[in-house]
Amino acid sequence: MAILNILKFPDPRLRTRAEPVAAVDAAIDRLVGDLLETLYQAPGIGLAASQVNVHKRVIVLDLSEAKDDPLVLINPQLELSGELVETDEGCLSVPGFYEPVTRRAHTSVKALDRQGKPFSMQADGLLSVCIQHECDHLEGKLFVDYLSNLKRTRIQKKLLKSQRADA
Ligand code: GNR
Ligand code: NI
Repeated sequence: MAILNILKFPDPRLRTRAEPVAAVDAAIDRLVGDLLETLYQAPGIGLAASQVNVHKRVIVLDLSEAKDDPLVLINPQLELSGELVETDEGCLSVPGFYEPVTRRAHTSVKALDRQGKPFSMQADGLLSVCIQHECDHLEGKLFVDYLSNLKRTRIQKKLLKSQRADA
C-alpha cells in the first residue's frame, strides 16, 4: 500500500470528470487500498480517486470513530431526496477551510463494492453529505463551487499563497 499525494484547489486536474471502472480487478483493489491508507493518514472521512489524480469512479469513506469501518463505492449512482440541510463542509483538497453547504438530506446509492458486487444503500446525516461531496469530486466539482464568488476567490488566494510558501 502507499500514501498518495492529494491535489489541492485550484489545481485544474481536480476538474477532470472520472471514467467508470470497467472491471473491478487487482489494480482497482490496490487503488482502494491506497485510497484507504491515504484517507486514514490524512485524516479524513472520505476520499475520491480524483483527489489523488486517478480519474476513475472510486470513492472510499469511513465515518467510524475507530477508523475500522471502510465503505467503498465503485461507479456510484445517487438519487437525492428529502429536505435541504446545511452542513459545514471541509475538503482535503481545500485544507483549512470549513464553510456551510446546502444539500438534500437523503441519499440512495447503487454501487459496486470492493469485490465488484452490486449493492444498494441509504444514507442520512453526515454520511449522506459525505457521499454527495465525494461523488461531486468524480464530476470535477468541489464544495467551494457552492460558495459565493467572493468567498471562493478569497480561499483560492490564500491557498495559492500557502502553496507558494510550501514550494
Ligand atoms: O474529511 C472530510 N470531512 C468532511 C466534512 C464535512 C463534509 C465533507 C467532508 S469530506 C472531507 C474529506 C474530503 O475532502 N473528501 O473528498
Ligand atoms: Ni473533498
